[in-house]
Amino acid sequence: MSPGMSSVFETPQQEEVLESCEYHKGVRYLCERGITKLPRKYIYPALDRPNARKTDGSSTNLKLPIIDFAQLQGSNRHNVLNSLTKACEEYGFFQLVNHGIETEAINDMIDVGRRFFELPFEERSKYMSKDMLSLVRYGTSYNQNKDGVFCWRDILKINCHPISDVLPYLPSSPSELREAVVNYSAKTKSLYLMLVESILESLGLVGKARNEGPGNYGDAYLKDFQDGSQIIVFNCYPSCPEPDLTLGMPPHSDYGFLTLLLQDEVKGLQIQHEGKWVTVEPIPNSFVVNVGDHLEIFSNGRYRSVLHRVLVNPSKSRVSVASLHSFPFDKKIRPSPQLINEANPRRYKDTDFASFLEFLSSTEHKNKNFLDSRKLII
Ligand SMILES: O=C(O)CCC(=O)C(=O)O
Repeated sequence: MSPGMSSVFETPQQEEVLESCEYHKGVRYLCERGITKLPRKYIYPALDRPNARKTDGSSTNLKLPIIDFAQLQGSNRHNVLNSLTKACEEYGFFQLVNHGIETEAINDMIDVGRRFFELPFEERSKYMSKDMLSLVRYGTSYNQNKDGVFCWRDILKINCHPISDVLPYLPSSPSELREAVVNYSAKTKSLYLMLVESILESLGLVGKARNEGPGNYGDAYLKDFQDGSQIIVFNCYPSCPEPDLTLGMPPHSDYGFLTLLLQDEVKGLQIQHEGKWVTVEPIPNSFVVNVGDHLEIFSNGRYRSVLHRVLVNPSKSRVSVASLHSFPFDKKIRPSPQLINEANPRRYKDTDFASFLEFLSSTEHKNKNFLDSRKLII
């Protein structure tokens, strides 16, 4: 232990014993026990730590492309669609402003999330499960069944489609959580569907081509999007005694079609852009939206599912809420046939949610290794 630091663990041996049985209880649990030193289980190898390379860090905070949703729905649609295309091609990310979801619904989600993680451990632990398919799951790290090193994150994951199936299992405390989740999941789903229409139009699959015979493929897809999966994940990253040695989330891409992320005012999200890790500045009341693996596959590689990770900090806890959307769980995901031609041959194999889960349970999910496993060599 470093001089001046205290620990609930009296000896290194005791720390190891406590660690091995306790780390599945989550990071909040460790913090509540008063740890002031990072347990070994959370220490990343030197090359995977936040400042491993000179090019890391956030000297250049990234201004992500900003998409004004109100303008996208208005007379400036054509120009905003061009910006959307550019954002999905070059960054795989954008910030969405003027999206029409009330500030109150957004604040409520951050607030109930924060209060859920502040509940006594006995209350939180009622929802604890290592089963990735649980409708409601309180857990920790990235994939706690497989991770060699744990990341500094606790989660509450809720499978929201259909919401009626999950209602009986939603946490009853804090008492406002149910209403906030039901309300928010409906609003984000409808925002997502409008974004999907824009994405399809930007790919040339609907819109101008509507009513013009060949080219109007959007309606066939829209039903799948309406019936599609929606998973809400509350992420909690407690303040960390040694943030330079660990990560809130390791580099990963999201498996779905689009993710709509709310972050509170504390910075932490970084995306990989032009070979560097750059921090995404929080903008109040906005969503960070990113292309997931399924959209990269669907667009036959035109839109990019980009690696991102989360840093933690020594003084502030951070909460974010991700709403992950995609096709129905049993649906095959493949490049849109309209986006394949001689000049741009098919680049990905078919996939589905079951193969992703199988992959997750058989290997440590790192970087973009699931998406890479779907790539065809051409
Ligand atoms: O908390 C964040 O900012 C990012 C969360 C994230 O990457 C995820 O939930 O996949």
